[in-house]
Amino acid sequence: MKQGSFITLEGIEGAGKTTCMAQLRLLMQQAGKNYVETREPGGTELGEDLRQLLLGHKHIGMADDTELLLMFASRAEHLQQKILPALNQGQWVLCDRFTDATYAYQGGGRGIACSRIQALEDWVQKGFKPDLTLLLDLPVEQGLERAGKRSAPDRFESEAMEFFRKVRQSYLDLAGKEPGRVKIIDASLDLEEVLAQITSVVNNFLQNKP
Ligand code: T5A
Repeated sequence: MKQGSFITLEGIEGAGKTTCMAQLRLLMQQAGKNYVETREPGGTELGEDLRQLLLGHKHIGMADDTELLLMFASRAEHLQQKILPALNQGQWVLCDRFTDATYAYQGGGRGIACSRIQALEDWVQKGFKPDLTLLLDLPVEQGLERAGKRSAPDRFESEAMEFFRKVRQSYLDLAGKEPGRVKIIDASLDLEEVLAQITSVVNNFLQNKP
């Protein structure tokens, strides 16, 4: 049934996902693709409410399992209400973060066993995965400095440096396991060079998957 493609952007805080989404949008327009832009946690009315609970400071001591389950609750709603219907109508879906973020943050960062995340992924996604993932990789210090200049820290951004080092390493491990899907972009470079890498990877994907 699925006709469109699902592209995700991943990376630690301040990696440039929001900035790079604009480039993805441009590339879709140039290729004449119909697309929708979305994000996680969020993307639906319920998901955006869950995002506020997850990112806000009201529930600072939230249990790790609660955090994990809320991420997948948001994702289940997102898949059913937005992502799958769009793909089945032939639209492309561009998403700022998806399940790789759960493996990186709740798995790597919080230390929840991958097997438990995998069980939820199997339940909610039934084998569904992004077709292409752009992993914006850069040193943690550089990402947090960029994020800090942009806005006040959310609940995740208040974590210690070590947390983000584990998150970054988990992302790199995921890319190592699935090199065909997850493409590493050197996000430490000037924006122009980062956008050039994205253009090259996405155009290559477009050529091989019309
Ligand atoms: N989360 C999410 C989980 O724990 N588990 C999950 O399953 C999911 C889905 C979501 C939070 O939720 C967590 C992870 C996150 O902590 P978010 O808002 O989606 O939060 O993610 P953030 O990382 O917080 O988003 P940011 O907006 O902080 O980072 P971006 O979007 O990566 O960075 P961006 O584009 O805003 O850029 C930051 C600043 O850097 C500049 C930009 O102009 C901007 O000022 N910049 C550059 N400067 C120089 N050179 C470049 N190459 C630059 N690129 C960008």
